[in-house]
Amino acid sequence: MDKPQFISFFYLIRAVLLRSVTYARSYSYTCYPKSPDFTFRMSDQPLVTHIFTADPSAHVFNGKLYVYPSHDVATDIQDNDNGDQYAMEDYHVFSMESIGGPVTDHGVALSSSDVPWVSKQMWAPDAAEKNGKFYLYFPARDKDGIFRVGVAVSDKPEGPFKPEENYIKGSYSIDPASFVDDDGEAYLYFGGIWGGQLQCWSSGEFKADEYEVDGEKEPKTGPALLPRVARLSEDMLSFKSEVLPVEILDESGQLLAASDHDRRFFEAAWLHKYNGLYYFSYSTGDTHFLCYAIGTSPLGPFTYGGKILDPVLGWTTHHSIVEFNGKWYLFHHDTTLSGGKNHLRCVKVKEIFYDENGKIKLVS
Ligand code: FUB
Repeated sequence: MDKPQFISFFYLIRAVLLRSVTYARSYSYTCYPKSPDFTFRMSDQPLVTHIFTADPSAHVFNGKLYVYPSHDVATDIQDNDNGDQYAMEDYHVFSMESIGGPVTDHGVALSSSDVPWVSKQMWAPDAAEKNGKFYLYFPARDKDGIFRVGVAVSDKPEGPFKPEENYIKGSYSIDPASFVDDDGEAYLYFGGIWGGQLQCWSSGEFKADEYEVDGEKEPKTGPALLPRVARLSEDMLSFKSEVLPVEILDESGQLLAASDHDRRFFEAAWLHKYNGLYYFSYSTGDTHFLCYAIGTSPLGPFTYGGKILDPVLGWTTHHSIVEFNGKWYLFHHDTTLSGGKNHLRCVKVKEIFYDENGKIKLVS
């Protein structure tokens, strides 16, 4: 190698090294979907494949689509109904300019080691924007092993987020989903039965001995356990109302029955608005459907409307629904990327459609 060649080689190596350092520091990069076929990519391909992701909460902020998923991790813990195998420790935020286009991973937005009240299991998060600030809502077990909901704040949708010292007072169980209405009022929906511990809160206080009664983690008869909602304060950091039950009614106006496992609420609450009506959607857990119910108020009651998605590969199913550039999308997860491991999931996106009566068509 002569001298000019050596100098060019030196600068090439230096550029490569500098780039890796910058990359490692920001841990932010863009994933280009592999398939050249847009339709296939959108319906069937995981959004990203470099990490396992689940429970996607999608929002449009500053004209871009942001996804706030759980970050699944490998573990030796065997699958159980308590959900111990979902041992997640941090959150990444993803963004994209278009559905089917490149997806940017903005790196770790919040880690359990930064949250003083958390002991373990950073489960399904959501995000909200108000007055130019961004809020990440996340469930985790506190130091007593009780699931609570925390909040963390950032100036940017992708974070990093700075957590509050303690969980939101009065919060409990899992799967927070925020909704800011057109009038600026903000709501937080939450709850999940079985491992999500909602059955322990029927009295308004945590009762550990109500986790399982006669071998059952939910009632067998009577009305089903109900998800919860609370109004968020102006600063989005606390509840300004009491925690209220979210009523889901059948076609005759009765609360869905506990025995109606194909329709009753299990976990994964989500609220969106379409044509002036409020759509509350959720997972039926052990029957593995995504369903929705429609109401005229964000506080409900909601009347059961139908299924959105049939069971996917994997035990859990969890989703969000968002409008982006005039189309409606379902973000959800399955376990195809790990070949069916329940706790190693991947996020996917599909376009959804409403019929002329505002009913969501079952995703095919
Ligand atoms: O990701 C952990 C839990 O699995 C979520 O909180 C549930 O909704 C289910 O997807």
